[in-house]
Amino acid sequence: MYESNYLAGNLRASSQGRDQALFAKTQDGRTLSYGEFFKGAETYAAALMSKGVLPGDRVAVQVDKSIEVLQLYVGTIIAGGIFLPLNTAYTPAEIEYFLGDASPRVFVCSSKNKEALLPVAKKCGVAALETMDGDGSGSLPDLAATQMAGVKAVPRAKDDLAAILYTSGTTGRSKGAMLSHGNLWSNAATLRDYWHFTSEDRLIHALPIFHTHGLFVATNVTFAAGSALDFMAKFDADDVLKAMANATVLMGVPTFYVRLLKHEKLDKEHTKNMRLFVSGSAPLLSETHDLWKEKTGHAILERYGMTETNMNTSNPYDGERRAGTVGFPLPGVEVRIMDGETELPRGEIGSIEVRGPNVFQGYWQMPEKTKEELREDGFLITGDLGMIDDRGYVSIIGRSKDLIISGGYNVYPKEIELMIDDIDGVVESAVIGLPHPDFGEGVCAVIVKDPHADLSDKTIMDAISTDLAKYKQPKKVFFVDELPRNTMGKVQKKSLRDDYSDTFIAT
Ligand code: MCA
Ligand code: AMP
Repeated sequence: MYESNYLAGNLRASSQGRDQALFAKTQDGRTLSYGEFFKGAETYAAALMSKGVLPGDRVAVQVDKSIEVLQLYVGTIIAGGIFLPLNTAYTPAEIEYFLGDASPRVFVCSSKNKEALLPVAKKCGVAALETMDGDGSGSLPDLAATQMAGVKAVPRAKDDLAAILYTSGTTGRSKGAMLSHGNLWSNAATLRDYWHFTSEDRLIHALPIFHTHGLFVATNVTFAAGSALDFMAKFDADDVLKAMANATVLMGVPTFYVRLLKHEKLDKEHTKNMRLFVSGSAPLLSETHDLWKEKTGHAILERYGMTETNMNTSNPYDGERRAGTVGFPLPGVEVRIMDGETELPRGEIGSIEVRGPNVFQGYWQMPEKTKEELREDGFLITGDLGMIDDRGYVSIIGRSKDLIISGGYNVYPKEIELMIDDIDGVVESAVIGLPHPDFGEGVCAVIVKDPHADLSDKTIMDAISTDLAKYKQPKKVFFVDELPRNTMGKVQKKSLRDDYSDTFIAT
């Protein structure tokens, strides 16, 4: 029934004939078998089709985490649509950009946000606005409940688009990364094998499902292996620790591990059923890696990915997991270190480029941006700086892109600087990431104001907070007389980061 749809067919294959097997257990004790999951997904596909979704139509979704959202994701794929998940922290002003850019056929939001988002959806010409809430209720679930399961999947090939995920740009404008059926499936199958996932596994799923990590890495790998999920609404150290008694794998951002390490009950006894701890999305400090090993006996497996590529490299399952490195290129993925047009030898630091079946199809309606970052030979310029050591381990040393990663969420300084510079009385600003004990990096704004302007950190925050997602908002604002510049006139962010490096970390 799914065979002609490349991704849906593959996601379903591992559980075919195992419809009674557990797919997910939610925190309120609800269990869902694979058979139930896919039946539900089919009703979502039928509901979307009844709303006019045709192959290639975008289905934009900004809703709280629930199993039904995963059914909507798979339902969109079955219907031949393109799934477009959006961070729940985005404000209506941010949503307007995404809806305007992607022109989805259907937009699904939480019922609490419907009033604020209805005019936005109308303005952007969205044909249908539906609701869906964290408890599985809403107009779309209601519509799905009236549909028959068993819908035949719409034929889609390997190169057809399955998802668009927005990733912010250095110019301040977000870019929609177009991921094909083949991109998503190839990575899921590779990671299943590389990380030894089987139907015996049970993954603690505490990540959000609007980004690559929680949506594709965690979920698609689970489908690919026919494993089960311990599905949590959000990360909570207590809940995650308790779940370890019956689970086998945890995937998390470094903040998960930092917070778990603070939990007095974390020890070898609590983690003895677990076989794998994976970390990614942001650098894991060696100190965190070492402390985890000491307390639990497990070496965290760090891997490296991007929205545009899913996962590129991983520390080995068997073999040494080296702290401070992101391991080896995954099977089928090539990694090279470049200085402009020249490939550098091992041991030298340069720009990381990747190529493989995981690399995206380009940015939605931005051919010039795509050309800047995706070379003709298929290598993607990642914007990360790194090196490959003599044993082949890749390390990320820094970034050539001006990016802050806070608790695993990417924040592009330019977007915030543009907003701050727009405030009356601000001459200029620089937004930087400073070492933060919980989030890895904390967002800070350094501002030059007109000497006569009556500005305080409160007036700055009041001016930007309505339109800017909470995690992007500066946690600290500094006023200075001038920004440090080099001889070319470029703001020296490194010097600012050095000046304020102790802001969040007591010395
Ligand atoms: C919440 N806040 C944050 C963040 N999260 N501020 C900065 N950075 C954040 N990440 C704000 C809250 O609004 C709140 O503000 C205050 O900080 C404290 O919130 P708290 O309750 O402690 O936060 P939380 O709800 O527990 O969330 C922290 C979290 C969460 C669990 C680390 O941010 C998270 O789940 N991060 C994972 C992100 C992720 O999945 N990234 C993958 C991207 P106030 O107190 O003022 O209200 S995919 C990717 O990067 C690539 C492809 C890859 O390689 O994986
Ligand atoms: P995004 O595309 O928004 O998901 O973010 C991708 C970026 O996250 C990469 O380009 C890296 O800068 C960063 N990243 C992901 N995994 C790691 C990791 N293990 N260590 C360091 N940086 C990472």
